[in-house]
Amino acid sequence: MVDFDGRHHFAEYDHFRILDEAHDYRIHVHGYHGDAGDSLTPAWSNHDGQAFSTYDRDNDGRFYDNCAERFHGAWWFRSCFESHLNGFYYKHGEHNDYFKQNGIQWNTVGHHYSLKSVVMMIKPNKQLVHTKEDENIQLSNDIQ
Ligand SMILES: [Ca+2]
Repeated sequence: MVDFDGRHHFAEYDHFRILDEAHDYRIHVHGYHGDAGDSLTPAWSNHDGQAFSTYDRDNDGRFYDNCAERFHGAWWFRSCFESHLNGFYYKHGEHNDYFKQNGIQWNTVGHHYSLKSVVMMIKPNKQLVHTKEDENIQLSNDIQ
């Protein structure tokens, strides 16, 4: 992640997995380290285990609202988020209106701050070699 002052921030997770469409692209993530702070799996609002939401597929954890519609993006919203990397791009980063907290956000970098650029990268873990049967067992464990 890069902010508008040119500072770089990173968050890395030892385990990252996204289930298929039938499981609403549910995310499984843990094992944070980095210097950006943990805005994906903090204890107070953990996105781990959350289904992916879009404006027309409200899979978030907020029954009275549609987080994707309210915050203009798609993400593994809970109620609603500590991170939102598919948010609205603000030209100058800062946006102080609490109710327009819809930027490209990583809250431990900035609560009312939209990042200049972000990149998500996934590196397969070569130590994990599963057979198809292992995958099915893992999948059934994940969705319980
Ligand atoms: Ca909802």
